Amino acid sequence: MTEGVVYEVNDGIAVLRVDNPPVNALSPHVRLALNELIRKADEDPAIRGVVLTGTGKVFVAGADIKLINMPRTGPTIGDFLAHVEGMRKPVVAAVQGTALGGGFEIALGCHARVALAGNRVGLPEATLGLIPGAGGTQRLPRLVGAAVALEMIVSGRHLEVEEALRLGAVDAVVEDDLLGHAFAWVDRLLARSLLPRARDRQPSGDMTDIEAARTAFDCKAAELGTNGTAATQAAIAAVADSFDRDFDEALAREIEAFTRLRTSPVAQARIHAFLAERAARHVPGVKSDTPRRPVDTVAVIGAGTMGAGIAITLANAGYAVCVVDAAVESLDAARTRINTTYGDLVGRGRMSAGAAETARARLRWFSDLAEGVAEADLVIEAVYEDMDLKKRIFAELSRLAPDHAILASNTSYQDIDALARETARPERVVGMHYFSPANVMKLLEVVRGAATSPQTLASVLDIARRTGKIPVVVGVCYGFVGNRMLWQRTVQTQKLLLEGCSPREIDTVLTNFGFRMGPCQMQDLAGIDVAWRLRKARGERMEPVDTIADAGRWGQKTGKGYYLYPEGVRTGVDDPELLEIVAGVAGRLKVPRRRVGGEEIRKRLLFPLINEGFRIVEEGMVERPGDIDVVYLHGYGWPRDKGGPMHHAETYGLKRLADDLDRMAETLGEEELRPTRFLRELADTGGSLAEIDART
Ligand code: 3H9
Repeated sequence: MTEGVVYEVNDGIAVLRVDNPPVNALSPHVRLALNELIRKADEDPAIRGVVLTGTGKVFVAGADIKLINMPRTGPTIGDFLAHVEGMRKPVVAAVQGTALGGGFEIALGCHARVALAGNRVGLPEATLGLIPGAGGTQRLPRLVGAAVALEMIVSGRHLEVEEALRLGAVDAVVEDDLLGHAFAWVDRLLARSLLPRARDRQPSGDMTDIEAARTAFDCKAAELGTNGTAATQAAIAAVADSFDRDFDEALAREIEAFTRLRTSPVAQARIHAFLAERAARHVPGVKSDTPRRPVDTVAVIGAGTMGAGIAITLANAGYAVCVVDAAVESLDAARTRINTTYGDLVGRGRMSAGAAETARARLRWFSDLAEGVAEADLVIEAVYEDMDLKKRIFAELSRLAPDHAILASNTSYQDIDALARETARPERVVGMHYFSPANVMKLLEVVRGAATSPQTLASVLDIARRTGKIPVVVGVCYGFVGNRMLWQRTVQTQKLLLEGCSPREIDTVLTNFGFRMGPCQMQDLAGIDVAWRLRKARGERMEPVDTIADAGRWGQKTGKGYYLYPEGVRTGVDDPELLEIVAGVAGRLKVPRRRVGGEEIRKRLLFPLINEGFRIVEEGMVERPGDIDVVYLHGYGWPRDKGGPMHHAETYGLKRLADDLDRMAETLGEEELRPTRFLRELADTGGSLAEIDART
């Protein structure tokens, strides 16, 4: 009956300890138990007060996000807090770990809050496209003032309890003996004639705070990285209610707004993203007790842009890094680039001068491969995309690196198994595909080869996390997950240009969708010449991009590409000359020109890419569809409010998507655009990706 909450009595004080691993979320059975046990304590004359606490590192992480879409059953946290506020016995929250969302709201509804030093509290609902739904928007302004409460709710940030104490959100922070202190608070409160309740206080501040917040948040919402529209507006309206509505009426309006937002596409997308990120951490064959190889020293082979970025990432996380490049001038250039990066970080206040110096001191430079890898526990090869060169390096590494060392390649495309075959240790060969700039981008595709051992994988995943990356394990296929799917978008971008779209029209469709930049802007940033050179070496051509590159328009680095970049302008200016170049190519290739509408552009840029995602799932290149979403959210700028490409497919409707792809294939005469067998099957049988995600 009371599963999920332990009830103990200590010297006349009832301790309710939430125990619902892994994070003490407020699942229905926990809500039920809390409601029952608070009544039990209240009704027992031998009990003079209650202390509410949690188990482990988390106090309570809030609503059960995994069940958030299920119909609400049983008593709520609102019911629990209403009971607490009606009690004559003090109820003290003993916050022993992280208290978030509904967890922090429970604490706010208690008569006092005592927290153990070093923990965090917050209302992160906005990061899920929600507002607090258990009284947070009404009690917090009464404790910390409207302006501070709004800032906390809209940013969703986690505060250290020491800051929460300064702001008035908790009453005491203690270094040890939390329960002892909480018991003392119970007795202190018993001595008072009236128990303090947040609901009885007036929120400090006034409507000008709300108006100021409205103006500021309208402008800053996007920058804060939260759902800047619906949730922000609902938060502002709810906090405004704390001034001009009756407390209980405001609570009812809060839960109404929470319920409305919960079913919104933005909240659904953000909740999906949250869960997909957690699910991607579950890798078949890798468990918490899988033995790891201790890694202290990492050798990075190749001192180009990628190598330098990887070296910075590793040095920042405390690894000893040996940067190896046969060309001394490349080493010098990398050293300069790295020094500039650290200088920028210190200049912008992102890193202290001392920390930058310590990190820089972890880097050593070698032009001799044998010397550079002699002490390595992990070697990351980051030379340019030439398979013969990579094979030669792997064969040498097999001889030169210590026997225990893991050999990783940062290749974006190549066959990890073929590289493993060059070595005498295929089980210790793996792909580590970083994204540029490697010291900034969070995504790391970890490529599991046919022979890669669980131990190798586990070690690399640990390193990824220690360096602040979000690793996603993928299988061996050309371009792995992200680039393989992106290729479809690149192909359609080129076709759309030839058919008559301008780069601006194409890019705007995607920026309106929520990407920070479109495909043409992205290519201008990355350099149009990179793929052009690769194609040239293979005797291939792609139009119109190769004619654009032939004209020396390589993107931002040459001041013009798809756009013009006059001195000091980084956003790109439309260029009629580019349109003429493209029209010339279209004429030469006899591509009929027409006006293509925004909807068609959007579908052609996104749907073939998503279709490829279905092929990747079908081939087992990822463990679950959600992994693809994590790749796109963290490596390709897919807007979080849209949840990732596979989530977008599900929201759009798999049947509609498959039918659209069929129509596209027919009208464009491109059979390869047909929906994959897997997509068609799911579409026709009413299957769902969420179900597959939930099974894995
Ligand atoms: C809310 O509260 C609404 C209220 O206002 C109104 C209603 C009362 N539910 O992150 P981790 C799982 S909205 C269910 O790796 P960490 C997670 O999926 C909620 N499950 O741990 C994973 O599962 P699995 C507002 C949850 O130590 C496992 O726990 N609250 C929840 O790195 C470990 O997760 C939030 O937004 C949950 N609420 O970090 C807080 N949270 O093992 C969200 C986690 O099966 N949570 N899981 O993959 C967090 O920020 C972090 O999990 C936390 C721990 C900091 C608590």
